[in-house]
Amino acid sequence: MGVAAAVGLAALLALVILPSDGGGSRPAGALEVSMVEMAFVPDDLHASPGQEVEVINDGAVRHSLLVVGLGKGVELGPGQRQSFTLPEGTTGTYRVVCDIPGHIEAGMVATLTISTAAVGPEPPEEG
Ligand SMILES: [Cu+2]
Repeated sequence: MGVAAAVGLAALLALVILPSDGGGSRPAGALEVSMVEMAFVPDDLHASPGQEVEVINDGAVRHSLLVVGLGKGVELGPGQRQSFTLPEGTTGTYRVVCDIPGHIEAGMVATLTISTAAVGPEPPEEG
């Protein structure tokens, strides 16, 4: 009786665990960042190297998203969206700003953490 219950439980656990996204090493998709007056949403960004970042200006005025130190970013008018790709092999924590005059002072800053752990469990080593 105890054995049957244990087997049943194990089967149930397997069903719960197996369908979880495949666990590949590729990013799940683009990281979406929204810009409004005067903030990035979210302002605590997590990405993996080589991941695409899609920026949407949901505000009423022009905004930019610049990753300080990476030389990556976009500048967008209201309602526009554009994406860029983070460099492969680069990790670390970067400051993100909108360089439209006055916007940093108004609080339009964020933090971007690029890490290989950002998309879930580390992929198994191969070779
Ligand atoms: Cu701005």
